[in-house]
Amino acid sequence: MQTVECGKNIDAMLHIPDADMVWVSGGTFSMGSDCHYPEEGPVHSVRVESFWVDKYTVTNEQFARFVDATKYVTLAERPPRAEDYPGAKPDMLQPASVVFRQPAHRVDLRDHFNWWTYIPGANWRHPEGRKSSIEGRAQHPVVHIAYEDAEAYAKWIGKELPTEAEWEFAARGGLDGATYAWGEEFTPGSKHMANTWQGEFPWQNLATDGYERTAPVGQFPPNGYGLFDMIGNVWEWSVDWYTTRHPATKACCGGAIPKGDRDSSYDPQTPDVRIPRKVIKGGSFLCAPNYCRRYRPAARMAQPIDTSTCHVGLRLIRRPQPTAAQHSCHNAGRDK
Ligand SMILES: [Ca+2]
Repeated sequence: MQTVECGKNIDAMLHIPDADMVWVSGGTFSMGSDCHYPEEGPVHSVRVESFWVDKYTVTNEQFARFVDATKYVTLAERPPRAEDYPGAKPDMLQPASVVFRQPAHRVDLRDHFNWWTYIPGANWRHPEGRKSSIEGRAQHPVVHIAYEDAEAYAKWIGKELPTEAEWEFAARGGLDGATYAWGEEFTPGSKHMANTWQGEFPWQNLATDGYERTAPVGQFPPNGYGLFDMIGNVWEWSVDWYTTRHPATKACCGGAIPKGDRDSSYDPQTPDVRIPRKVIKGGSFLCAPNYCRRYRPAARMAQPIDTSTCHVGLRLIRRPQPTAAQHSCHNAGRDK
């Protein structure tokens, strides 16, 4: 009779879903930060079970395979329904997506319309609008993905979107409590560790990290778990509904259970527009020291589920189906 030793051997026995996924052994970690933006606090202890996670964000090539197989049409490629957006001007009711447009000079940072533009014809195939294309960008992260598009892709490929806790645990790469995914220094030895924004946002993009916009996946060093681009390049969807603070959570369990609730996730600053919002993680190529220092695992932002942009993509996970032996070990561990 085969005996099973609890611990890492169990992990190794699990079938590897595909070569581009990494096994992350579960554990308890300090989630959030009390040192940066208020929505990141309070720091609290969360337990996450083991799971597989994609090494890279989903690329244009991978998303194209999905679309070829299913004929899926993303939200940005469909005309918005007038009944969903009462009062919207007719020119807003055409297929479009949100694109970053770099202003030529310094602008008022309080008004994000100084750099965000709703561009008809922008979508994952045309990231900057109709005249742009993804030619030569097969290995770039797919962008202009709304939440339902992320869900549809995940369902087709047989994976899942992570909870915020799972995502943050993976992003930390074993460096519990560290400011960055790689330690305490943003650019150790002057080396860029992620695709972010250098210069004064949004008008001066020095691109000293080598990339003005998205970079192909895997161009920067991986974190401690062997995961690339957890920070920067594109924001990544999580399943959690947005909350303005972290809920207090006990250490046991819960990491795979989405937090927040739909009705509390609306933007209080736009009471007439009740679009629920999810948490996105990781920051993007637009995160800059003078505007949005969200190139950290603890950082989080609210993203309306119907809004796709040129700097939000996705990365998926797979939770293992527990075997009888795992159940036994898991329960034995809990009894300790
Ligand atoms: Ca950059």
